[in-house]
Amino acid sequence: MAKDHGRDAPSTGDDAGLPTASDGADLTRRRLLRSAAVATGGALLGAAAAPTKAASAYEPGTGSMMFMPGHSMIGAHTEPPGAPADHEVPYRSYDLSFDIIEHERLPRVRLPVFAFNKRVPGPVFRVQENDWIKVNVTNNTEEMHTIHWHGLDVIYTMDGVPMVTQDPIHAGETFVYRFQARPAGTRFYHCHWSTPLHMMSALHGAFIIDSPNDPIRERFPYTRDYVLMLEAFDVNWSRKHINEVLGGMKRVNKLMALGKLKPATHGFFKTYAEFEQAIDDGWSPPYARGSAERSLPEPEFFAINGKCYPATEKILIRQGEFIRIRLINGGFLSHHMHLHGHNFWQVAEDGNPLPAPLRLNTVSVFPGKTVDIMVYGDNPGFWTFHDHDVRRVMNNGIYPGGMLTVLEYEDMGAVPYVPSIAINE
Ligand SMILES: [Cu+2]
Repeated sequence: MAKDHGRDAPSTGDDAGLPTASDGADLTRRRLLRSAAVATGGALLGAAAAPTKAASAYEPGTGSMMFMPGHSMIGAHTEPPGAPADHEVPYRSYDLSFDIIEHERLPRVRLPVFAFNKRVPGPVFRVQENDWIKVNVTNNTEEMHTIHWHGLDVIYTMDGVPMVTQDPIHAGETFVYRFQARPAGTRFYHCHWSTPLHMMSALHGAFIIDSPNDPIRERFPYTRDYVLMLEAFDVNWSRKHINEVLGGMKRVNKLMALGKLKPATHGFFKTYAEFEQAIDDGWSPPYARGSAERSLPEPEFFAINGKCYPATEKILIRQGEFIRIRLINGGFLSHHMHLHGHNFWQVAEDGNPLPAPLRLNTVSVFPGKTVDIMVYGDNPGFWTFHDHDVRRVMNNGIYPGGMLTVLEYEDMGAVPYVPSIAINE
């Protein structure tokens, strides 16, 4: 479980990447601004269409909305406009990669996933409010990706939405995000390309912004700080779609390298009118191809920080200690986290402090939300903390499992009863 020890923790936090030297290379600038119509048409079709179905009688004209003329797609280095240069502000620099790894959620449950820096979830960023952040993101996969900084007030060219603020990051390419870390609070980042697949497939991580004037710390002087990414995986859906995507992208990347790619064949258009024209000419959009191709994810494995119970990491506390738990839902289901034996305080939502803390024992974390809770150690024991939608405390339909962990007192003293299953031991 990603954790640190509060204010005194190294501000680099988890190993989000060691600071690196500034990049001084020859930079390829790419056009970023798109009209709303282009964005709508492209994003709608691009996510579903690009890798899988290419057959079409439609032959587009020259030009494309996706690919810059002359862009080699091999080893390109993109510095989008809008942020100060290296010599203007003191950047803290990080390296992130997109990779494919084999990830084990649970013994005997392994599958290939897209992952940041080869880990699930992605590394925890831990920075101070108003720090200037530079993230060099390199795509080591055949698939396209972007990064969206969820809940951060970044410059819009760094927002990471493909076809709206940037072209996707192609195979072998490095894209440099630059922004100021604000506002303070529990935030996260995730891939924004083919979001249902990529975000579930482990492309998400915590982005924690600390502030010396944190009202939560003033009221609840906590000494440990835990980050729990709440996750749901459909193993078969994920495997099937990653395979399809990679197969399709091999072909796309090869055609691109040869300069023979016809983007509209893959569902990308410069304008909405061009999209309509393609349909008039006989091109069939993916959503109109019938139910045989319809496939929605239905997760059967539920995880905290990449692991399902009993592989989850436990949360440690001592008597008289406040701990802060940051819950982050980067998935598409709602999770209702219930702690046994304690009424905690919800102190923040979406990273922002609540005007008055709420006293709860179950807190709902809806998709895209972050919730901060404070737990006070006043009831020694072993206590489960889990999604109270009990379908999510199962592994492939077998109870117990899934989104469940244990709050354990380190200073129990005489223990009248020790659980028969201890987590991670
Ligand atoms: Cu991605």
